[in-house]
Amino acid sequence: RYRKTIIAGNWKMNKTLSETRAFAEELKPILPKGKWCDVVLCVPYVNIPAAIRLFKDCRVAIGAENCHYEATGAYTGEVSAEMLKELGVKYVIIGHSERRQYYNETDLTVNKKVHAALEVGLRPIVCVGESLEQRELGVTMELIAYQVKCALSGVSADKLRHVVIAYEPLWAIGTGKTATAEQAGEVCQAIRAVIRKLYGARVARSVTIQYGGSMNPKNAAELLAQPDVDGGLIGGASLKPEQFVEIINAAN
Ligand code: 3PY
Repeated sequence: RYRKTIIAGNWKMNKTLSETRAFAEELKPILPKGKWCDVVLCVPYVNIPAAIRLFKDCRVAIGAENCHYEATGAYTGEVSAEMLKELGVKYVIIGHSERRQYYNETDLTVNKKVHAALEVGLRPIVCVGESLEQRELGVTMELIAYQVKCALSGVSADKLRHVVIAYEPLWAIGTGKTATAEQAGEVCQAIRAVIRKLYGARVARSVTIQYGGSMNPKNAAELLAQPDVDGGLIGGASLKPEQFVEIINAAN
């Protein structure tokens, strides 16, 4: 294996501070000790300081679900990559389809945010994915290639080692529908081919590419068995300690 498997939870807008504490209390005793895969929890901004404290002495790294692309300035309500870094955050989700859909995230802002994250030493988890209409039109591979190229524009080969790509087909997000393992594997393989073209084979082999979109304890093992699927970005199942642990076990 040339790259690490990463199992990352995406809590979205779920869990208050007290619910975060309760989750940590339940998860820590049942968290498998094996170290092969990295484990990340991306939580709402306000829960980050508590989550960092609660998971300090275990293998769970904390991530944010978004950041701003500027370092500082007049952007009311926004949070910079450096603010996250100073708290001890290690990862940040960039360009989740919900942000592209509801908050005007574009391929250009995704690229700027990737640079902002890398600049301060955060690992971006860059989300790409096609809609059902795009899949049916037969343009999935072209669209994914375009999104990946836009996101990585200007990123050096050296910095690319810190980037994680998450393939999340929009039709599988929060719908309970999952891509088949073959569909997921095929697109993740195509993403690696795009990176190979841009950066060469050695770099492409080292990049972690996750599948996301209704990954759960039932389908995780099959998805993770695909040679180019190096982990998962997990929505609903990451809110339940025992389900999240089952997925970690499928990757360990
Ligand atoms: C999902 O599993 O629905 C996700 O969007 C994970 O990011």
